[in-house]
Amino acid sequence: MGEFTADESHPRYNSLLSRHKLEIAASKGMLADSAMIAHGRGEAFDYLLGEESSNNAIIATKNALAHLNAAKRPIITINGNTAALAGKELMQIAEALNCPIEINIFYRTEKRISAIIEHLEAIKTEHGITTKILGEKPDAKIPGLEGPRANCCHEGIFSSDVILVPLEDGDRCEALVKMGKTVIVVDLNPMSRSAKMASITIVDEISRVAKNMIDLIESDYKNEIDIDFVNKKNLQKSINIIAANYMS
Ligand code: PTJ
Repeated sequence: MGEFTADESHPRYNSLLSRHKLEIAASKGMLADSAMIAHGRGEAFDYLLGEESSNNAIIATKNALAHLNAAKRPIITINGNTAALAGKELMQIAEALNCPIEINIFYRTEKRISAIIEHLEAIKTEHGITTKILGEKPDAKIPGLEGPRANCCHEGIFSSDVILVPLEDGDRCEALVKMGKTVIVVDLNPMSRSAKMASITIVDEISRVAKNMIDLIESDYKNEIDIDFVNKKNLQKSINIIAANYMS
């Protein structure tokens, strides 16, 4: 694979860097075959959203973090794309919240699980992170789902009350909501089924969201749940941002 040579002054630097991270992850066997297609769809929406965290996304991020902080059993799940783009940052957030992370992939194969664990364990060692990684040996099932995507860990996803599931699939999101959990999704597409099903949708790019959460944790932000938060209105505001970008 080619070296990453783009200069930070390149107007599409972040986009090129993310693609490079995904190429490396693909070569390690971490990604689903359709990972690049999913990423491309995300990039298209990010372009429409202006490739920055909107105020609306920051409000949703703060609310999500307040829910995670107040949770009895919070959990952060990581799939192939997320591990490649924001694995380190999400484990740092889990460490700050004192919760485990669970590898939770849609296209489950033991080879991919091992590749993702190896990637995350290397990051843990390099950065002195102690977060527990679950997901290798699932011992529970998400009710109402068929096949390997229902697999999860009792200690993690199954028993959680607040769950951060970036880039989630609509059916699983719905099943998690039906289990009574507060489900926080990160999805650049405000019209996806997962975005509509979630309790809180952060319409933003996963690596930006993870960095914003770390900045919030390190600052003295007001850690208060927004009891007036309505996800439908939040999604509508993101759609308005896309429309306003088009008109400007
Ligand atoms: O690792 P696995 O097996 O769990 O598979 C992961 C993918 C992402 C391939 C799988 O979950 C999938 O196929 O996802 P979808 O149904 O294509 O949905 C992906 C959603 O994530 C789309 O709505 C994209 O807009 C959005 N998305 C893609 N990249 C990003 C993103 N949202 C935030 N940040 C991104 N970087």
